Amino acid sequence: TGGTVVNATGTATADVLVDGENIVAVLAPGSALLGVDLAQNVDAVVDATGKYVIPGGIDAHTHMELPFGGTNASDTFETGTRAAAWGGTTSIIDFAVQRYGERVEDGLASWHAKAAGNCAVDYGFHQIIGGVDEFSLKAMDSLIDEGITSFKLFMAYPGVFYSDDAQILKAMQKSAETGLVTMMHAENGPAIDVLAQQLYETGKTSPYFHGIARAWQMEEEATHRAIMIADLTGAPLYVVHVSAKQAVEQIAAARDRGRNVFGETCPQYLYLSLEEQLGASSPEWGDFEGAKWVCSTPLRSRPEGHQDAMWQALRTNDLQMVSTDHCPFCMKEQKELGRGDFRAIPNGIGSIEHRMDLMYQGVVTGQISLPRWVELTSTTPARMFGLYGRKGAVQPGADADLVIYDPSGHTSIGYEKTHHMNMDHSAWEGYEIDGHVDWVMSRGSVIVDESGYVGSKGHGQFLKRDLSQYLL
Ligand code: DUC
Ligand code: ZN
Ligand code: ZN
Repeated sequence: TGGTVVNATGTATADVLVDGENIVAVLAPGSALLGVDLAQNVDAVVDATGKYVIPGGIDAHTHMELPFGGTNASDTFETGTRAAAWGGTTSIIDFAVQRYGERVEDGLASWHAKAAGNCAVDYGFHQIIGGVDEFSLKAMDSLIDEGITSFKLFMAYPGVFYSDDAQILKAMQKSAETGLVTMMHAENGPAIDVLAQQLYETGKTSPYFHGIARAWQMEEEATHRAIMIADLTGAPLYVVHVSAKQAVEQIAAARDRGRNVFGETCPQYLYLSLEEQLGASSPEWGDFEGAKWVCSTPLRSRPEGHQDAMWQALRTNDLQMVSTDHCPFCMKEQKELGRGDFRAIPNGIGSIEHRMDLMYQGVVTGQISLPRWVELTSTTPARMFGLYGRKGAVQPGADADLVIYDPSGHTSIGYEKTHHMNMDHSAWEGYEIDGHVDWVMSRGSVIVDESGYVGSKGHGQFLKRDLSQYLL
């Protein structure tokens, strides 16, 4: 009661009535319903006066337990979704993996086995197609019935997930035919691998050179190529983890030509930089601490203006969403695999717990508006990936996934203070947020209150997703 309900469309002071797992009404404050005084006739009243009531966050890009870089991403579905809950995220869409040579059905089944019964919040899957061939193309026909309405291809990581242009063309034809959204990791992997090898051979082995090898030209080029093949085939295209301003320009140009092309960025590309993180600690090229921030696409150079360009693109809708690409690794025994050779550092940052806060700080600093915060972190993810109606808005009929966010609260992010991800460090140490996640409800169950996390493993259910609402 009494909170400011924030939806993508605007804000209003309102009471939100929840029955069972659903929102059943959004009402003028203190109003009676069918002559019944609500405050006297409900099981519980939660006072949200002076606070924001928002739809639970949807993180549409996570990698729990991903086998990658010679190890596994360190959050399980249990630990990762619990951290999500702490941070006001009530749905995730993780990437089920089909490895080259594996059946898509088997890859998907193994992902269901990891997640089922373990999640604190609801979860859906995208399907990574690690080997486009006649078998996987055939299997893609059944994905929609499984509630999986998007797949991801990689133009990077030759020998791991990589698809060449012929494979991309075939998969995009399938995308156009079925309505599955093509999600693209757009970096020119074969060229990057040569650059990385050359750097390594000349003794440039520190984490900093991860970012040098993965040059923005390699992101711009791959983004352009993906857009052109999507243009030719008519596939809806969603470019993941955009970090280079030149890649945004490609997406914006395609959208200006009327193409059905979308892009997400991540908090790390808005806040962190190549210089400050990967090269911070040494006057020369950075020490191994920089490994904490090795991810792909990489952190970009601040003097080149990439971070500012990402914020601007979020305002102009050239980018539509913010996901985390949550892919955590510990320093000990994981990132350390790449000591002396940046190519062997497992790629990834853990941010699932902090996305809602970090993006709210963009409201505080005037980068985005309050409704845009909700749109970028919940409403558009729901619409893009076939969850809208159930998720993504505070409206009657929706799942009661609600967050009470306190704009007078404060969150000091740090490993000792506010860390629930299964990692031995925070990539966000020292970030101060002028707001706080006070209370979180998932499908009618309170999972975070003033005492902390009160949810349970297994509460989260698999989300069978509908087709994207952004299909033409
Ligand atoms: N990038 C990462 O940083 N980690 C997982 C996969 C990816 O594309
Ligand atoms: Zn990727
Ligand atoms: Zn990813």
